[in-house]
Amino acid sequence: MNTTNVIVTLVGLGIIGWIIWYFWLWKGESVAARSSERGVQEIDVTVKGGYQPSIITAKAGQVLRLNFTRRESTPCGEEVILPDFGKRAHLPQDRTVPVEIRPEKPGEYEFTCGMNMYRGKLIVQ
Ligand SMILES: [Cu+2]
Repeated sequence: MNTTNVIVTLVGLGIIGWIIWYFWLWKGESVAARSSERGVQEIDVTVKGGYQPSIITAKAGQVLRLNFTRRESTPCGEEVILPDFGKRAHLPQDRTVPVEIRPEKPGEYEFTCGMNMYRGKLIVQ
């Protein structure tokens, strides 16, 4: 193996390592919902190329209000679906749409856009 081969191999291994880390190992940052009024927890979620934050932690047995604001014109995030809670909301651009759920059981719940491309996770503790 000459130097070029070694470099190409190392770069290749580096890319593979990064892919494994990024797609399988990295869990991202989670943001906790804040308590607002009595017994209501609340979180603002921006929809732009995905959900920000995409991982939300909340407490079980309390109403959780997710304030979705879609900040992009692409129609991908136009609809948000919380299948475990039977909720679906239309998100007009630049308008905040509150979606209220009441997670009773601790666990992990996904929410997605209408095409299942944007994904977010709700961790109920
Ligand atoms: Cu979509």
